[in-house]
Amino acid sequence: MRDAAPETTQTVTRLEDYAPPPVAVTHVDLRFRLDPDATAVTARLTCERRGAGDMVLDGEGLTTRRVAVDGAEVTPEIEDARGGQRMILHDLPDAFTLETEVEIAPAANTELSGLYLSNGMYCTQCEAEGFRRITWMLDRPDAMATYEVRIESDLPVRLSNGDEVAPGHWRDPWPKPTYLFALVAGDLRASSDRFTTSEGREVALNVWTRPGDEDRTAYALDALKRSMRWDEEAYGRAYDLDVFNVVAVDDFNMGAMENKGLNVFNSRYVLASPATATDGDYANVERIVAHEYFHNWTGNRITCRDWFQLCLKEGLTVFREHQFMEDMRSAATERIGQVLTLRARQFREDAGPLAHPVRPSAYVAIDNFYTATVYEKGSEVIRMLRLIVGEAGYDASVALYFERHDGQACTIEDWLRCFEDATGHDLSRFGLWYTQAGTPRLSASWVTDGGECRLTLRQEVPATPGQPDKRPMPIPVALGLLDRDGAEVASDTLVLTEAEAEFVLPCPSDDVVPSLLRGFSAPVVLDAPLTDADRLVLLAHDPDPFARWEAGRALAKDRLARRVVDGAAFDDGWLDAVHALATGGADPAFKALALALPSEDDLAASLHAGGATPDPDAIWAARRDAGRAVARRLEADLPALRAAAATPGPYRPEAGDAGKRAWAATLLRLMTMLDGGDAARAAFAAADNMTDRMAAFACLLEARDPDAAAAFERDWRHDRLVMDKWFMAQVAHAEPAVAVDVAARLAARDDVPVTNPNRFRMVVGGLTGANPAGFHRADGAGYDWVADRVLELDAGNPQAAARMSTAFETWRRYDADRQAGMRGALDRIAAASISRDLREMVERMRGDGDG
Ligand code: B3K
Ligand code: ZN
Repeated sequence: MRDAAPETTQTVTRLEDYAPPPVAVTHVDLRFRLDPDATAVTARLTCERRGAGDMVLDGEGLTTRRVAVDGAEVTPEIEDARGGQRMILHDLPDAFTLETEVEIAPAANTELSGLYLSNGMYCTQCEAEGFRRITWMLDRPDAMATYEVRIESDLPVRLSNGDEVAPGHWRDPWPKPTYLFALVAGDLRASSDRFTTSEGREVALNVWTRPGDEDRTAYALDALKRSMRWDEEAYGRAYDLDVFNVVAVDDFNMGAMENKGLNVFNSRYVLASPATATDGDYANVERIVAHEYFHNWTGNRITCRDWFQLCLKEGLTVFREHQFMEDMRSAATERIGQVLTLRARQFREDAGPLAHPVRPSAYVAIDNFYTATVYEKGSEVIRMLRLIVGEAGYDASVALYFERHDGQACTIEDWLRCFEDATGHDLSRFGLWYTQAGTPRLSASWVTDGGECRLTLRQEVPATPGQPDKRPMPIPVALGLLDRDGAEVASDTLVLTEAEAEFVLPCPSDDVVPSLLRGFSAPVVLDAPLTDADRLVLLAHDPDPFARWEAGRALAKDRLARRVVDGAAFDDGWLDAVHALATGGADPAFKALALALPSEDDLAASLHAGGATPDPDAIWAARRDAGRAVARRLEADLPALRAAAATPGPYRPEAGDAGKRAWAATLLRLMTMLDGGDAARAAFAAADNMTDRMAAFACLLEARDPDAAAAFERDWRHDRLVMDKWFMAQVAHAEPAVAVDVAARLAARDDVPVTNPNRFRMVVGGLTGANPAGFHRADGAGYDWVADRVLELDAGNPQAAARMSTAFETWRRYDADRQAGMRGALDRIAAASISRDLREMVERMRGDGDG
């Protein structure tokens, strides 16, 4: 099946055109002489012919000094290709050595792809196609080679992949593709530890930081050791080198990177201390350290044949990360958090012009496909697979995958075949989850009678760009039946394989409430005719915590939607249920999640899906009014509830305490709606950790406290990571009418350089992601301002600009004026001279390739 192949003048890469390279590189020997403006890179590639044809190497922005085959200098044919160049070598022998000498300028590299400088430290980012910006090579994931690297520089710390054989001299015995290459050099400090693997290997662990950051590395080291142990216990996978290095970098395009033996992290996802990091930051450190570590087996030892198979490593690694977090923390609240993220990011993507399958089949710039669909939906697909084949079947299939494919570059077909061979399941239909885009809508209806419940399930997979017609996909539905008193009378996991099917469940009661899609067993939108009374039964009694939370959320969403559409008042039935939940004995983390109202974006998406035109201002006001109504209903209980949520003793990042702080923050927000900020001012002054301080700060911003921002800045202006939060919070919590002005004022400061993705993203993302009513201001000022920022960023950092442009992907949802404003912004970007990354995104958002 074809999917949104961009209709464009740009070169499109297609899955169907895959061909293995005729000449393989089996070993790479690299020498670097580091210099900010003229780094010399000498490469000796050991090459072997595998088929007929020329050798085609990738390069980008390289100044080529010398090319030699078996010592004899040659004049290569070099031509422009896909934003870079390619070098074509003809008439090569069956086995030979190719030497190249090139010069590159790390200091001038603002794209943060290839070799660049960050605060005087050399750093690389090669995924997906950054290696070609370092030297000539087969820059594709199926070209796996061993590496030896020598780094010449006066800098004291010089790191690369593998094990260090002499200072600045590294050898990586494990064959790897170019995208996993890394080099770091600088004046860095190590925080170190040790780990003994289940195979008896002694591994040195180091987290490298700028001087002064050493006291923020303990949690990352702890998370790393727990990840290493977990992968041994849960998947039987042990680490395979004598050293594991992690480096914190301030200028980085994404979260982190799983380079073999040398993970590079955005500082904000590795550094944490109680004074500077929130509970959310700690959880992210744990999650991302684990994710990158798990890639060592799912991604590095077994990698992708081509970039279309990206979900092979990313979907699986996200799933493993989710399993790990569920084991380390509360499985219930972790699962709810995963679903919130999936819906906020992936469902949004799937419902708009950027929808694409988990395994896309065409791209212009592969960096545009590191998406929520590939990652998050890719993980959900594996969760479904596990549910369908069972835990033992999953374990056997994955064991077979490791055994059969270690050291190879693989495809989704290879992955699914392991499941078929290990379990005997026919997964041909299941494979559609990888090739069909769009979030299926699952509708349910039921009748009970004569000791049976007859449940009808129906599915519809919506049309998406380039894919007008869809086939039904196997949807696992975990369910239970509760009687009116909340007792469970049946439970099962069904798989709907056809467009529609009826299932018969034994059912002793003829008045039951179905609890469907427990644990969010499939990434679908469920449409079930449940009444308020049904949902209250589920909220109070469902043994599945996800289903309890979902029932409460449906009640809240329904109230908010009615408020937006016809100004309905908030009814006592709902407020009483919220009161019962807040004052009941549930886990504090669960209460915090249950009282959090659906986001503005979620409401806008639901209203749009239901045929209404969402009004961002009305949505914002409805959430504010709902919050106030809840606060008034809970008023008498708030002080006692907040006192009970206190975490005595020194700050500990563990999940139990974090849940209490999240609940305390929820209560403080409700108090602020009633007291104008008095409780928050006291909490801000008393806070002894960043979680409580940020919670109070957000409340003070919401209460329009005139002094809070200046006070915060006075205390924290020296700390870049804390100041990132300060920038974001001010935009996120600004009154929507002035949010663009707040963002513009902050972006104009000298300490918001366009060259630092973290800081710049805080200000722009604070508006586009965290202040939707501000971004969608009726006069279009938000759209204009963001379009200018995207263009400004694109001049130096196309990957980051392309990502930022997705703020406009929802344009079809809104009223005619807003649509015109958002379309106008996209048109203006498209009319400018922009990168191919950004052009691909803008053309897809405008729908240029559709029809
Ligand atoms: N594999 C990297 C992401 C690379 C993004 C390239 N544009 C991080 C991760 O998924 O673990
Ligand atoms: Zn990953």
